[in-house]
Amino acid sequence: MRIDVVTIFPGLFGPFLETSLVGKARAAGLVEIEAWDLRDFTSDRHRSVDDEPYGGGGGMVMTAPPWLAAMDRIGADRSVHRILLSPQGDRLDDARVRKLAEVGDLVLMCGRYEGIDERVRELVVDEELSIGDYVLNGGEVAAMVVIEAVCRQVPGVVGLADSVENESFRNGLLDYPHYTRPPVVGGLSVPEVLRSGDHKAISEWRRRMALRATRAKRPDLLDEG
Ligand code: 6GU
Repeated sequence: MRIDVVTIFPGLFGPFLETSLVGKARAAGLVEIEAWDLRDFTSDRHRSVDDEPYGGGGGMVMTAPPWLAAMDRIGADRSVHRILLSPQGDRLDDARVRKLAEVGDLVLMCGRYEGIDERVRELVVDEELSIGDYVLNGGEVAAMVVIEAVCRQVPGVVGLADSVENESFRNGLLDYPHYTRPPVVGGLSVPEVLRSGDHKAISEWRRRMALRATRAKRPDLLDEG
């Protein structure tokens, strides 16, 4: 799979794309990710990407031409799914992440909070996504969220398919508690069942704890199921 990111801050993506699971996935050739500088698609001397809003009011609006030029170039020779990251988008969740992993090559368009010329949406955006009900300065951090979540769904990226299948949300439940050595920490012991070697009992315990955690912290997940 290939993901192209268009942003006025491509430098933000450097270490992120080199590190940990995303870095390994790229090194292994499982995903190809490139960050493009929107200013490279401007045609004026100042490489400007925003202008005053028609109708007045505060703030600046990202102009359409650099975006249209970028979209002309990126994915010109193939089919891509173009996503605008903005607080006005549909809320990202696990179901949406899984769909994105199937839809093919992605182009992530990082808007700035003040806004983007509406005609960009109309002409080139396939889908608009938000990562939650709060305001970020721009879509860059949200794009990283999308990249990391989608990469985990690409076959081979997470070492054991099992750990993707078993983790929170996949089965509609939060994760069960995990323990490792030492056996006693601050007076707290590892639950006996986990040291029993009884795999059936362990798996029942985990299921029970997952249900308990979900009921306590995210009852909405049980309602929807
Ligand atoms: Cl995708 N962009 C911005 N600017 N703010 C957000 C967001 C995105 N998602 C939540 N808040």
